[in-house]
Amino acid sequence: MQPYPHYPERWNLDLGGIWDFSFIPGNEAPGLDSFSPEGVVFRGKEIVPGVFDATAPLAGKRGVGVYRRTVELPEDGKYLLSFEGFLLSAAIFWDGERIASSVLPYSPLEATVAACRGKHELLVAVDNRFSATPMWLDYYDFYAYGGIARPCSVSLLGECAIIRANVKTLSPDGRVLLEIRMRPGCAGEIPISVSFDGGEETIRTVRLCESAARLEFGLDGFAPWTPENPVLHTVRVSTPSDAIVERFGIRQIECKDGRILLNGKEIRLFGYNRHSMHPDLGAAVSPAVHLQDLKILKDLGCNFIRGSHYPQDQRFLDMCDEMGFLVWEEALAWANQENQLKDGEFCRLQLEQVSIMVEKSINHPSVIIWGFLNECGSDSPHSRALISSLAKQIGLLDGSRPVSYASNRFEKDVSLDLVDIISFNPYPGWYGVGCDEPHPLDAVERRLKELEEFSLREEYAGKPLIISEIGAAAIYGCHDRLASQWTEEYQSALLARVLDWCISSKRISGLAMWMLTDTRTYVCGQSRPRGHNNKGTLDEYRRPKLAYEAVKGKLEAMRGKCGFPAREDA
Ligand code: ADA
Repeated sequence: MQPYPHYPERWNLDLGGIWDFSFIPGNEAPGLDSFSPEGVVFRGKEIVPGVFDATAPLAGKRGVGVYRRTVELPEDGKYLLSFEGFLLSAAIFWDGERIASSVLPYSPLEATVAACRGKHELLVAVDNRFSATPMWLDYYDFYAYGGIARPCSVSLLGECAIIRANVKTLSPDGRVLLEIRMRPGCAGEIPISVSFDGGEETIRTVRLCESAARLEFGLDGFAPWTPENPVLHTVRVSTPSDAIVERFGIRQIECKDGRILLNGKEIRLFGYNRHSMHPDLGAAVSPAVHLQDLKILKDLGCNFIRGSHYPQDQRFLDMCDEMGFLVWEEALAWANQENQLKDGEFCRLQLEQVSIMVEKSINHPSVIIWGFLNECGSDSPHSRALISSLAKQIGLLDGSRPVSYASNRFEKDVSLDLVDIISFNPYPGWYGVGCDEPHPLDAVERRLKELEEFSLREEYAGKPLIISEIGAAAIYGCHDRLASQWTEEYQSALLARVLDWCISSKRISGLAMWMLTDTRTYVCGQSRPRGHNNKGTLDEYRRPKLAYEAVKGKLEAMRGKCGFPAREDA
């Protein structure tokens, strides 16, 4: 399954499949900075995309995984190697020579090589030790797997190759701005041919400015993209030496007077946080699992997904575009505190990460919110510099979507003014419940009311409010007539009360329940039985808990209202 954009005129080889593999245990492997593939003996096999540590024999092991395969090239030329995402860090070697590296988990990496026709050796070393990158700390509450977790390919680049053609909706009646970016070095005047939905070609001669060109088009008879009717269009941009096909939707998203507007009409967001994970596949989730999760979300009546807590698989976003989901995509981070927020390298990597994420996902109509720094120390003035530069950087690359971060500092947060949407992760009725509290579920309405009131303070009232996480854990199959904590009954009752409040709230624009499925994390005191975060409405194998029917029943009330699809898609 080839995600958009497509480059129809390039020779392209999908590098997925079975690769040679070798694992060097953590205590024997140098860091990737000084790693050399010389002398590595390959006795094993691994699948790409995949992770090597989800199942036997390397389940739970940390160290360096070395992948190797032969790539046969059809002619002498300049080739582009594209990797959609590694865990946790990676170094790429081409015919024994290091050509690229990345310490950004879940982020794509590209490298170009000048190579001759024939067979070459491609070797990728990935390090899944926590020390592999400053971007991942060992206490993130989701399991850090290792591998070439997302697809990769090699393609032949022509003389003046196209990078991307971004399509920005200027107005919902079909005015779009096409921003064409070429590889550095492309200059001068070139003829560009543009065709929408396979229709008539418009040929324009453009002068490239910093290897880029901008063209405006008015598209007649184009339907806007909405969750009810997710109409997608394609644009093919051709130059004398290359072509690209991008897919996009015509839609506008804005925040106004405390509301979120899609194509000028209020939309309310109801759905889940989702980790892209599966017990057998780890973080290298297959298209089949992505689709299964989306079908489950449709069945539940949801229109919203928060892609917690890292950049999403492009194949997943393509499906969201097609199925009409609204997505909050966010950069990797988890509860980072002052020492990281002040650390120059951490900040630099965060900025690099959001830039890559925005550029990569810019044409997905499903992506309506950019997020970053989940639950960071945003009660400290030190958070302001990084939050503000991330928001600015995103604004520079894409001023068309609101930005937010999920805060757990609530009333003490000092950075909420820097983003477009106020998002809170409260856990009333779950965390902080004492033995002396006979009715912990009563905390749900109490806390949500407090947060609503706080968010109505003058400085915040104009910004929409999203409850970006809320929930309770339930061990699959654990039942109790008295509905004690950790049972399916308790979780179900809590989510029902959350939904009752949020659906009838005049203030809350969106709700992302925590979370769609149980997710592997670490054994962490008594709060993560089974080494899982058990707050899924389904368990990790997608078996529904009691809350499933409760949520589905409550969301019935939203059907046909405020941008909610009236129909059920199977
Ligand atoms: C936080 C965090 C989630 C998860 C959750 C929980 O809100 O953002 O990733 O850890 O808490 O289950 O406690």
